[in-house]
Amino acid sequence: MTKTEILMAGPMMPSVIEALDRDFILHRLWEQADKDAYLNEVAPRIRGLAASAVAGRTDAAFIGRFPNLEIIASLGVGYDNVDAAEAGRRGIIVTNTPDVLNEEVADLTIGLLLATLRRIPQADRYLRAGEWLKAPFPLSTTLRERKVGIVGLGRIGKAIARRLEGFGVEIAYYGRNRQESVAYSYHASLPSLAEACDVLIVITPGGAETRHMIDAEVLKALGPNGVLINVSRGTVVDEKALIEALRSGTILAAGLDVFEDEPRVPQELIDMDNVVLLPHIGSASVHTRRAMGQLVVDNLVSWFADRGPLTPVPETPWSAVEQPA
Ligand code: 8YV
Repeated sequence: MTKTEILMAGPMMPSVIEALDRDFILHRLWEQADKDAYLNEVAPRIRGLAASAVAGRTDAAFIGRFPNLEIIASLGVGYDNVDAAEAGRRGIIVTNTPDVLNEEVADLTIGLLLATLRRIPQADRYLRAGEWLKAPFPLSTTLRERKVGIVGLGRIGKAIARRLEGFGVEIAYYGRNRQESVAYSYHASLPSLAEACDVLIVITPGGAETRHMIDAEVLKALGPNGVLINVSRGTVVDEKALIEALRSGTILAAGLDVFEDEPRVPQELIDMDNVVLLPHIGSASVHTRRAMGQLVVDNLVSWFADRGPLTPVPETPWSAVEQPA
């Protein structure tokens, strides 16, 4: 039986590449000297894409190059790197990798929160620079007696909230709808949540709908003792407004795992002492990336074995009604 041909635009973990090599003819676009010529040759035969943010955007123009494309399996729970609406219009399935990263991202979020409040990276730099020999490290702010607002109480947001319960802090949230299953206090507007809290943790999906939802007004409402933690997408925060708020003391500090133009980070943030900056590592452990990669493989294998996609995104044409028996 001839194998199905699929294409990977940018490299994924070796375990994913090995697994796909077993079941498919896997085209490695990133290894080609002339990518355009290579695509012209193979695109008509490609029925599946393994996509990821590192490979760039799987946009309408790129999708349009594959006349026989059936499925785009994207690595990551967020899939703003894929034009899922365009794929949906063309009848192409898009899958993401939900759930397998919830606990990992929640762990990292708590680490980043504590690092930002207690200034752990700054203290490490202080010791290494020999400053401790001269004077004790200055006292930091604290998580004690703070009220934490979660922007986006989805699956990862809930995993973060569960951890925060153990820290004995008050928890509130903002989202499109109140969730009856949780006891945390609900705010129907973001400025209202920011006003009520002195920590905001952003874990809402990226994309056009949430672009710059953390703006100058929200930061002002968060206030001079306020701390912003962003582990979702850089686009959710108006980065210029954030830089200004940090510089002017409108808010106290920020912990950021994501940025508007990754991997480029504004020099203004790099130069600031009241921020902790991470290179988008929320899910980046061997354990969790392996699980995410396996879900990319499993979605492709399941689709081409006529068992349907395992984790289709809402924009996808697939629905429960169409699922095979
Ligand atoms: C990944 C993420 O870094 O899952 C997500 O949405 O942001 C991260 O887990 C990224 O998507 C992998 O390309």
